[in-house]
Amino acid sequence: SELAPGAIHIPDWLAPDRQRRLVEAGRAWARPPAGMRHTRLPGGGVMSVQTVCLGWHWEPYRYVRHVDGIPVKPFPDWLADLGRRAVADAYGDDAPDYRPDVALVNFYDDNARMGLHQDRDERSPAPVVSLSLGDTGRFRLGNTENRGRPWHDIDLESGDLLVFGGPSRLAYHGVTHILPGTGPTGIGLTHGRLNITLRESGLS
Ligand code: MD3
Ligand code: FE
Repeated sequence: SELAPGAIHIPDWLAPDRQRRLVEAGRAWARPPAGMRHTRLPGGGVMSVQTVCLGWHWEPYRYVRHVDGIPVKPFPDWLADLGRRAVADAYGDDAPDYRPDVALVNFYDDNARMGLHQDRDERSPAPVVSLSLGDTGRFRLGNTENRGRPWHDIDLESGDLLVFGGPSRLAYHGVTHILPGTGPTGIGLTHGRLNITLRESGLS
C-alpha cells in the first residue's frame, strides 16, 4: 500500500527462507572486525540501536571507521539485486534504475528505539529500501518539514518491505518501540529486530 506519495509498504515481501538467510548474513556482518556497535552521536550521546555499515561508514563517504581505522565490510552484489527487485515490485512500470551501494544494518533489542530524523547523508535522490526481520517495530512516518505532526504509525513485521522514494525520501521517520516476542520462529532470530536499509550513495 502507499503510505504517502512515494512511500510503499509491502507486508510479507520476504519469504521465510529469504528472511532466514538475511538473518544469517546479518549475524556475519555483526561480527568484528568492523562489526555492530552503538553509534556515538556528535552531541555525546549513544544510540540505543546497534548498527553495522556496509560499503561506507556511518559518516558518509568514509570507507574506514574513524573510531578505529578498520575498513568497512563490502556491500554484496546479491544485496543490490534484492534491492532492485524491491524497487521494481514497489513502483512497477514507474520504477527507476536502482544501484544501491551502501547499507545500514540496525539491530534493536527490546528497549531500543530510533528518534525522528531525516536521511540526508546520501547524494543520490534514489529511494531507500528497508527490510524488517524478527520482532515487530512500530515505525513513525512524519512529514518533510519538521519533527512534529502530522505523522502516522505503522507496525513493521518480519518480512515487510518499505520503499521510500520521491517526495517521501526526505520525510522524518523513526521507530518508537519494539514489540518484544512478536517475531516468527524459524528464521534464526530469537529476540530483537533487525532492519536492513539499502541506499545509493550517489558516488561513482
Ligand atoms: C523514510 N532505520 O537506518 S527503516 C535508518 O527501522 C532508519 O531501522 C529505521 O531510519 C529502522 O536511517 C527505519 C525505514 C526508513 C528508512 C529510510 C527512510 C524509512 C525512511 C528514508 C526516508 C523516509
Ligand atoms: Fe533513517
